[in-house]
Amino acid sequence: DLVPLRRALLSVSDKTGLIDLAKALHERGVELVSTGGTSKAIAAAGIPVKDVSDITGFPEIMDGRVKTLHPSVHGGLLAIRDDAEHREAMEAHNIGAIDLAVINLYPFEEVRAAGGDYASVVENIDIGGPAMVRASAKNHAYVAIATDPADYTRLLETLGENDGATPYRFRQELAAKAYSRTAAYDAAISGWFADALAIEAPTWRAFGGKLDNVMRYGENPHQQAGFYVNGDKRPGVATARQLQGKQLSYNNVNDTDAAFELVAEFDPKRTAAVAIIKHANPCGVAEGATLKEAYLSALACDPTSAFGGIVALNRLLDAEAAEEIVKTFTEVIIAPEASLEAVEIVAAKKNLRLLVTDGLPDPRAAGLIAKSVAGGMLVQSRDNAVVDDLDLKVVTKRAPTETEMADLRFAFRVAKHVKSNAIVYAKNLATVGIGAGQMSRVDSSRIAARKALDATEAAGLSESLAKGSVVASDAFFPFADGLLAAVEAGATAVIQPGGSMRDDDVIAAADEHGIAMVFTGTRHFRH
Ligand code: 93A
Repeated sequence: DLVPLRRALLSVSDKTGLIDLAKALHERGVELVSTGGTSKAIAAAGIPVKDVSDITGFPEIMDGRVKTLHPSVHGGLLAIRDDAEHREAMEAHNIGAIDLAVINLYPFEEVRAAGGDYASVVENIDIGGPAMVRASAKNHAYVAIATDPADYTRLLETLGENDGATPYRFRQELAAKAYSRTAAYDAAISGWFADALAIEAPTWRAFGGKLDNVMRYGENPHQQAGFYVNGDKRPGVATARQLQGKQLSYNNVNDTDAAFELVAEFDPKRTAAVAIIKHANPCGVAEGATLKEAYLSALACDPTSAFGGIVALNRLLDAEAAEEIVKTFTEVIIAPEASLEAVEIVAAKKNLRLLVTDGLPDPRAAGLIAKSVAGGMLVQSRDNAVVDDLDLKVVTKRAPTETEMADLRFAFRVAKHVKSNAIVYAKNLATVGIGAGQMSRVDSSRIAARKALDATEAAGLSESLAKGSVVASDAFFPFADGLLAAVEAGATAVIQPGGSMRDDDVIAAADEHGIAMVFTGTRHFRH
């Protein structure tokens, strides 16, 4: 897979490092071919170089708009060296192989950023450069393509290590970088057009993906919105089939995604589970022997918030569950499947959307999560940690009972899907109080305890639902106060990542109150 480097084509707007590179290549006996300005600069440094026009037998024309767009150049870059017909064509047309292309493009981005006028921005759209970059990168089986002066050192080192040849893996990496450069370059051009013409869609497209549908509006009515899909065919909100109801809104898609990702944490072979979501946070989650039972337990957690919520189920939506769900105003139901009877029951509610996905997302699957920020995008791998895989450590004198342990796992599974700071009270495999998205953990604790009291009242019970409950925290308790708030509410066991400087204080407070506490070692921040 080593290709000896005999001939290089250099055509660069940014001439950084050019002379040193040209000199080193020349000293290795590499023949240099170059375009107007680049060739002049190399020749001025006393390094022998051929003009592209010597190869093409054609002058650079139209102010340089056409200089390398010629079969002698592109044939030299694209020829398959060991294909008999390609070799014949090279001989017949006197085309010499080019083993290395060193190209960087007209400074479109810089001219645009400097506020260049329309004509000069357009003139700085490079055509011949990207054509050569793409041709070289396509033919990486034989050609090395350097698009960034920062790569010249590595190029020369690689040649040094390989007796003047380039290895396949190196050429592959350069090709990948080359295509990401031409993609970014074209995205910049399409973004400039969109701005110039005051149209928006192409800019959005630059985030990647294909426009699936345009929504009536975004998070608020004065915002525009579109749903872009990336072609991933796995079960989820993007691939779901909508069986009925009006078009999903921006917030619906966002909340439905949160709901379905959460409910997918519950293996349908082990248990039925239901999650009810409002504003991307769960307001009730429960396991049950049946979906109906799970739905009723989830609903009991916070029936007020469940109004206008999204309901996600981990099993086929059956008639019994559907009958219960339609009693409360619900925006969206999402499930792996739905029975015919259930579909008929839901049909009575014209606006209610019913989505089926033919399966559940895999909580352990790898993936990427992106979030846009001013001027860029943050990308991270998906949080695919699952409590069942974690090494849970009991840190208190008292170990959790079996029932507590089941509730602790349940609560931590849910906490992963609650915006930070997240505190989840759970009892009998159902949430009884959820505190989400507060700036301090103790506030989330207080809110969760308060919600448990509300749920108690709503259920007409005299004893707080939080009595004998367990508590999960998405990150460690920095102080004992959050834990003490839970104790006061009536919790008997706690699950949290641990790792605070004051873990000892928190453990001591738990021991003092006979609380059983488990450390997971894994944090589930979600912002
Ligand atoms: O005007 S082009 O689109 N047409 C071409 O045929 C062409 N060939 C190379 N731009 C072209 N280039 C670009 O010229 C290269 O991408 C490079 O940025 C620049 C180098 O020109 P010079 O060597 O004259 O400074």
